[in-house]
Amino acid sequence: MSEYTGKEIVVLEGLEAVRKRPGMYIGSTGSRGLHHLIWEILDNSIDEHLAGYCTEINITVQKDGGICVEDNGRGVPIDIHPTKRIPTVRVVYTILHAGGKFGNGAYKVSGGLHGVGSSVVNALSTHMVVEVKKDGLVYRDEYKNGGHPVTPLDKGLLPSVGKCAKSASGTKVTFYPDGEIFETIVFKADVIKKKLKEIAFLNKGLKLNYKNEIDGEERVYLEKYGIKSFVSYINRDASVLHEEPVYIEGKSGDIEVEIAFQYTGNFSEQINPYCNRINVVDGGTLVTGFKTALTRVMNQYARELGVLKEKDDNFDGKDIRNGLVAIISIKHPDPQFEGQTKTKLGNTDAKSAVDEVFSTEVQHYLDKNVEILKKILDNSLKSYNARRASDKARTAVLKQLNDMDTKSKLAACTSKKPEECEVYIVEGDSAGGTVKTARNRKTQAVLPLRGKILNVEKASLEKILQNNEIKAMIASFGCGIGEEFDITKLRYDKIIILTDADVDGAHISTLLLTFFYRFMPELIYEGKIYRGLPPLYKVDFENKKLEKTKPGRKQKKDIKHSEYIFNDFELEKFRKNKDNKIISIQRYKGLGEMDAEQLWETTLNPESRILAQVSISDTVEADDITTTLMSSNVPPRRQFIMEEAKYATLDI
Ligand code: 1YM
Repeated sequence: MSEYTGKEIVVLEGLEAVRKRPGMYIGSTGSRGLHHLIWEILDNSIDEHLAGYCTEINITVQKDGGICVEDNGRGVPIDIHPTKRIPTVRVVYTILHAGGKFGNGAYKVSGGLHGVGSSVVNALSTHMVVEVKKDGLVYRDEYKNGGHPVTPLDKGLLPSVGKCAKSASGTKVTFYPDGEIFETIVFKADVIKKKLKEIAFLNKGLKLNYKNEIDGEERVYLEKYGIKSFVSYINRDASVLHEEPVYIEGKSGDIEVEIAFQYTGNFSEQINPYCNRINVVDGGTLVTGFKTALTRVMNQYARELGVLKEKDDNFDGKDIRNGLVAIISIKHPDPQFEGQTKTKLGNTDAKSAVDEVFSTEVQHYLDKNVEILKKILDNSLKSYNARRASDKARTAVLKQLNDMDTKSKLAACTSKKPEECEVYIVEGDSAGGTVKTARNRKTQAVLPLRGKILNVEKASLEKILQNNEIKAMIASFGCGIGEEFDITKLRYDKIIILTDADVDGAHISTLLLTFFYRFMPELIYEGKIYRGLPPLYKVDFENKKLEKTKPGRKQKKDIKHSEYIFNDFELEKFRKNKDNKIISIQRYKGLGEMDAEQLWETTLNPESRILAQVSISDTVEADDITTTLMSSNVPPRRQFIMEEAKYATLDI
């Protein structure tokens, strides 16, 4: 203890803050947050690769519950830190760094969080070991119980613990997540493998060795062709209009631009933008630059080749992007990430750089590959014609919506101030009825849905617009649909999906989310969509301790209490609490089993209800999941919904 007692106070303060509010640092304490720990450590190795020093990373899921990440980079510095007077590696792992920059500010390529996450991972682990290889020696620093160093220093330095080849260097981190912080500490192989695949696509040439000691699986992730292969992978099951994805690369100033794209026969577009390997799901300037350039270049070709008959007719950008799957990956020396979740790129020079590189290079390519050009133009023309037809249908439906009483199913709220209003979309008429009785009439509107809504992934826009449930939603929200969608007209601050906690409920909720994602994505981007989480159980129990807290009463017998419990994890915790003597557990199968008062208390009352905001954290995944869920392959779909329902993952 003697050597580092003084410094440990700093450690305690910073890392204690992380332990107190883990969600602020890693998003959640669920499975998603747990996996975030791996990504934080991996990010450092990837930064080291981007800096040009690391070619290989080993990722091991250990039998003992630990995760080990090892790279062959320079190794975290082990010298004495100039101001903290402890080894730099210990500074990196025990001091919470607020800002993006750390050290001497030489981290140009990384996303701006270089080394910042390491101490957060340490804070949320019961045990962590960092080993550094440098100049033929191995150094090791170890931490226990949320980041407390246990390795004694020798004159302020880490003692070496062994030898290695003179030429070897690198960092190896092993950590064990804290079960008292996380709801689960079981890592999911699928999640890890998917991430490694993405990393390999975005970092061509980087070798990732995955090893799972639990199931014995070993894999190597290495992509020679980078994002070009990424596009092929996304389209692996789609019918494609041209065999090879188009690949473009170039530089404008000090911004590097890489784009790969391929057209499919699907009626949707998917653009996945990355800046410095970070998935900027809300897009921003790099996407605007790409769209502008694509529209301009294609319209030029269309005019030159006489594809559009009327002289000053133009393809709409949407026509040209119909069926498009694209990855944009840029490297920016000083990225500005904007928006609440920092997932939108703000740099204006990124727009012009992408526009410039893409328009120059894609013309070189298409001039040489006229077959592909023709296919793209032909595809654009088809969607141009289809759009004209469905524009008519949409205008007719929207007009009809204004005239007719499609709103009649809606039990409106009396307030007309959108900022205080919310609408509950409720599964089934009977639950809808109870919600209507239970709600606060001033601010809470209710829209009951009869049965399942249409699967929009498989239907044309015309068909979608004929569906009564969808019409009722469009009419109630008040902000139109598709291109005419205008979020400023939204009548509610929150749209809350409320379904039973069973497979059907999960399915309905997925159908609704798919509809919003495809036709009103701004609702999700702006954080307007929520899922209500009704309790799963009501537990009646006795608890002696609770009695003692009530003064002035000597109770011989225990008094019955009840508590609502929202998931299995909480129930398990409740069961483990020795002070609780459980009398009975009621499992709610559906919303209909609660009376109005219970429903108000557990699900509607803003003071006590639990809402989960729906967000999109990964566009590839969102598209993949919507496609998987909406495919006709029933057994896997059922399994997926059940699993997701169990983990209550709300990102789509
Ligand atoms: C398994 C995790 O953290 N690798 C890693 C981290 C660093 C370096 C190399 C590194 C960076 C620099 C110089 C630099 C970090 N260094 C720091 C800091 N793998 C893993 N590999 N020398 C080594 O950026 O200048 C933070 S992370 F700040 F100490 F330099």
